[in-house]
Amino acid sequence: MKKHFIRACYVAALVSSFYACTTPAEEEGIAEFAKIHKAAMAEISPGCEMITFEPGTYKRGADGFVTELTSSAGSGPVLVSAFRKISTSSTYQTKSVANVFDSFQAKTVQDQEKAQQFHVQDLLTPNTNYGGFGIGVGGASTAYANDRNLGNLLIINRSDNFNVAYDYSPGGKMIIDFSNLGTVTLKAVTVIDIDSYEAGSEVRMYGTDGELLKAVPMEVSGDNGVQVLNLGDTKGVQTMEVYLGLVNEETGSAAIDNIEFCRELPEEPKTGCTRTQGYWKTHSQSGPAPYDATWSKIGPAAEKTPFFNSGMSYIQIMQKPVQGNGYYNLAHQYIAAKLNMYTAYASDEVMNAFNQATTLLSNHSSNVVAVKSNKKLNAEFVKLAGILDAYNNGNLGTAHCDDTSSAKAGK
Ligand SMILES: [Ca+2]
Ligand SMILES: [Ca+2]
Ligand SMILES: [Ca+2]
Repeated sequence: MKKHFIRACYVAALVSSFYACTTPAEEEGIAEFAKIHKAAMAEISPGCEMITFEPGTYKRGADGFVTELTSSAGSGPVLVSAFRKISTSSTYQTKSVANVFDSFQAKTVQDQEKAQQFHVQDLLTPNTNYGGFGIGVGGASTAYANDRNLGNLLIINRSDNFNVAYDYSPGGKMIIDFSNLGTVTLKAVTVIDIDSYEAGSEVRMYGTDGELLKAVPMEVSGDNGVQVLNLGDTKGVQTMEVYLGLVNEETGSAAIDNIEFCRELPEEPKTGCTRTQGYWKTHSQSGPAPYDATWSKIGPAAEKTPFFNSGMSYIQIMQKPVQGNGYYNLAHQYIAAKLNMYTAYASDEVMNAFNQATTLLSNHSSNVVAVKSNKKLNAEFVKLAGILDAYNNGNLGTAHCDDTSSAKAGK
């Protein structure tokens, strides 16, 4: 019942305003909505990249298993391998069986060799509660809600036939080797289906001399649950190893996705120009103007990425009229500034305003209306919006794009 209320409130918020749904009990509903969308928060930070395992971003070796990956920004090859654990021991098989698994599909996989049906519901995304085929209490609601289609995942394949993609339940390890990119800073990885008996699964990050930099334990998300595991901005990583299940145990069925990392190359000077929020609002995949692919740098869901805990996506926020609400005013300028910053230089003054805006927006996004009714708070939002607006319009040291000259330059 609660879920239906939240959906209705969300729809009401889209068609009219949040006034329609902000009694205290309902505010709790909005907060709940924000909470259950934690799993959809995977977002690429400016200057960083993501490995999504989607078609066109991986290559198979001669034996058919996956060997190479390319990031969202085209960096690569990142090498990948995955090894089954020899059950109830601490050793691993030597043949790599890294495979991609389509998490949006029907509920069972037929093993062609053994004429057996294997149930893979706990690796499917999204959960049946969110319109997919995934089954399991972990992914059904709350903190580990499996609430969107993650597409392909990386698994340790059970079968020696790569055409039959399903996971090896006694566990193993996956190795992601970034050495072709030098070293990277690791930010996050999404993990699906860490059951209670798989507590102890972890990600280990190693430096150029093979030294262990950091180990991050996975949370128990429960059956079909999805977690975005924070890898702590670990710097200097050359290799990432994902251990599924414990040694000496026959457990460890799980999958990973959306590895977020940042390259550590000396930063190239950003020479791009800025554009206004009016430009960005109209140049997403939602139209009406031609798509500007800079939107895709925000994350796999591009303009449909949830905007903090607002219950709205980036583009839905952009389409909201400001009507004196400082939250929307700032959010519009913030989104435009963020998109501009992927290619255009931002001074310390602009970065400072941007970082303050990040804090304000994240602290107040679950109750947007409250901002407008608090005069002092509203003014804080408006002040920061003014600075970012000036940046977006080319008035703070970074030039605004001149469409005529960039067209001439063939950009
Ligand atoms: Ca994926
Ligand atoms: Ca499971
Ligand atoms: Ca599992």
